[in-house]
Amino acid sequence: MRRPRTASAWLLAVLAGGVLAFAPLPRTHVAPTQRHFRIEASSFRFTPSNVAVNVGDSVTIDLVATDVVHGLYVDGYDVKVTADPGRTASLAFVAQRAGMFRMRCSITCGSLHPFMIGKLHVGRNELLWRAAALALLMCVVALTLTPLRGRRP
Ligand SMILES: [Cu+2]
Repeated sequence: MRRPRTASAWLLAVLAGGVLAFAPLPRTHVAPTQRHFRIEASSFRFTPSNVAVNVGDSVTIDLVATDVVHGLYVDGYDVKVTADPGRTASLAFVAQRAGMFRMRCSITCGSLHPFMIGKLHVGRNELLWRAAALALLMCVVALTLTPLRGRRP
C-alpha cells in the first residue's frame, strides 16, 4: 500500500507540472526596435539561415541572390520578395506574431529548391523553456519518489 506522504508528493508533482506547462509566463518588456538583416540566397541555401527578432520589431530583410533568381517567403506572415541574380531586393514587415516561422524560397530554382529553408524566430522560445522545466521536474520527482534499491518499503 502506498503511503499518504508519497501520494501527496505525486499530487504536488502533477500540480507543479501543470503550472510549468500551462501557466502564462511573465512578460519581459523589450522595446520594439528596427532590425536589419542581409540574407544571401544561393543554390540551395539562405545565409544566414536563422534570424531572431523580438515581438514588435520592424524587420527589414535585404535578399541578395548570388547565382540565379531566388525568392523569400515567410510562412505565417505571408510576405515575400524576389531577387534577380546579383541584385538585392528588400522586404519589410513588423513581427507581430510570436513563434518560429519558416522562410522558404518562393522561386523554383533547381532540383533541391524544396530544401531551401530558413527560420525566423520571433520572441523567446517558450516551448523550449517549458519542456526543459518539465524535464527537470521529472528528474527531481524520479530521484525523490523512486525507492532506492535495498531500501525497505
Ligand atoms: Cu528556390
